[in-house]
Amino acid sequence: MIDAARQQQLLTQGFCHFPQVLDQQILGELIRVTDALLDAEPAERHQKYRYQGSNINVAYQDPVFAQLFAWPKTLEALASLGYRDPKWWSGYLLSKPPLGPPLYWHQDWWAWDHARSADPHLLQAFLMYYLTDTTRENGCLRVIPASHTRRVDLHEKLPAAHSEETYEAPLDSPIFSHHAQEIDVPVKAGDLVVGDARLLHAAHANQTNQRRSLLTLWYYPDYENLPDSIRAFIARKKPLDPPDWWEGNAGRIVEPLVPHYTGSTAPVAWSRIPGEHLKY
Ligand SMILES: O=C(O)CCC(=O)C(=O)O
Repeated sequence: MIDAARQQQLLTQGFCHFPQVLDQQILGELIRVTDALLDAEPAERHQKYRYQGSNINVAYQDPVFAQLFAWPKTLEALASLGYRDPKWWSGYLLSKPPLGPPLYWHQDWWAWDHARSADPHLLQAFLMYYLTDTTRENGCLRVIPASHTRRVDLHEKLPAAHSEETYEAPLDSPIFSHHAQEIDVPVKAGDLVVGDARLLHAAHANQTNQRRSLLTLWYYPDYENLPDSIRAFIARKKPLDPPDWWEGNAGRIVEPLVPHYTGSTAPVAWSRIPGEHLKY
């Protein structure tokens, strides 16, 4: 059944929130596996990705990730928003160490030259699972509602997301500023935040002595209705192509999520800066 209230919030505000999507068992397993990955990160990567806390691509390190990518309650949540056949793009383990700095404002859509970037419908979604409860004190998410389809002044001040310029920005840069329209999105561990890739978002600093981790997974919720040139770009990257050594039924679990494209249209160009299609 369609969840009209959340669907409306996602389309107009750019995000919505589902409480308690992960159970204690998978949450515990994810905390164990992600803590080990974070502990193994070299110091220079911690330094480079200090504003994100970490930037670890998750895929085949552990079969629990396959379980998460195709987690039944998540697929139900997406279906309740009207998306019954989502396809996969990528996943990241992002963290904030104790006393970690804030994350800069950014949006993550990458085909801004395509006219469909002005679409009121969701093109690409982030699915965020925080592995601890979040508050303003330990670095919860901040968003600027409706900025996925409407330009705000801050757009003019932002470099491309996750570029060297964002990694090197000083803390007094506008990319860390307070914005009059921002709101906090605090959650409980195991909740799911679904957002539009075009939404401006950031995170507060972690002022506590505890690590604050999060898995951000990227999907194309309505892949079959994306333009050919966008599908061509996505499928060419071969997301979720399990390596031969990946054992068990993990490959079978994720198979329905793999995006395919068999047409001959050229892939759209990668462009991370919102251009003429995003209007005030
Ligand atoms: O750390 C967060 O809460 C958000 C992370 C994020 O959006 C990113 O690193 O791209």
